[in-house]
Amino acid sequence: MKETSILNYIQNAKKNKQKLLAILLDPDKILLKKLPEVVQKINESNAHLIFVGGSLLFKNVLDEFVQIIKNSTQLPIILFPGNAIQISNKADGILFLSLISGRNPEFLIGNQVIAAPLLKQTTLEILSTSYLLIESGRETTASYISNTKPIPRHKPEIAMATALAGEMLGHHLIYLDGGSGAQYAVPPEMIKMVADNINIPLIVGGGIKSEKQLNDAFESGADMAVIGTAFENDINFLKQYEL
Ligand code: 1GP
Repeated sequence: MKETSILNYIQNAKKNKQKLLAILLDPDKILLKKLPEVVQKINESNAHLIFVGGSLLFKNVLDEFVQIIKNSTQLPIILFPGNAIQISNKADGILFLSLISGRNPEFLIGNQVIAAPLLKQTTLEILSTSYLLIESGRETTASYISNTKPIPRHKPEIAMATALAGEMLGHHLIYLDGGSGAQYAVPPEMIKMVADNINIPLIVGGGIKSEKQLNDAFESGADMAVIGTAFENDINFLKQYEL
């Protein structure tokens, strides 16, 4: 396992008040032959990191997918796995997630036990992350597949208490996620209440489709924002908004 270079990078950015942007690439949604062009667009943008993953993977191409990204960029590549089988040693790091907004033991600790011995044999940097699903309109794949109820969007205090518990458990990052393709982004009041109460870096994603929503997330206290669907739908999205 690697040292904490990605974590240091994220922590230093927070310390220096530099906001980070991660682009999520889902191997099911982007054809391998299109990938170099897609990554080129990311290189030309202000994005800082590339996340790879999805709640479900139908195609068995993860290693190849990550390798193509690696050949096309200098940006850190971080796995954002939907389950224990989404591991590739070709990436730089992995979000080692515990879905602490839910009460499904398989996503709190079960998948982690399956993945840990496999991860031990890799050089991936392990980024321990509290993962909180936030209600975002229509039910998301993440919520359905994990069989967990997201935190109601009008209950920022539950998100805050849950994030605090994650920090106290020793996780290094908190991730508030509406789920990929979320109808509504995480409410700014919820981001603010969480950000005001934790000291570790806060990642926010799900349903960010405009520059305003991105700025709202940052202004409310997100240290890193994640954009997937809006970029998948229009690979000029990042340029358009001059992020
Ligand atoms: C999902 O936070 C990510 O887990 C990104 O969401 O695809 O809605 O941008 P979108």
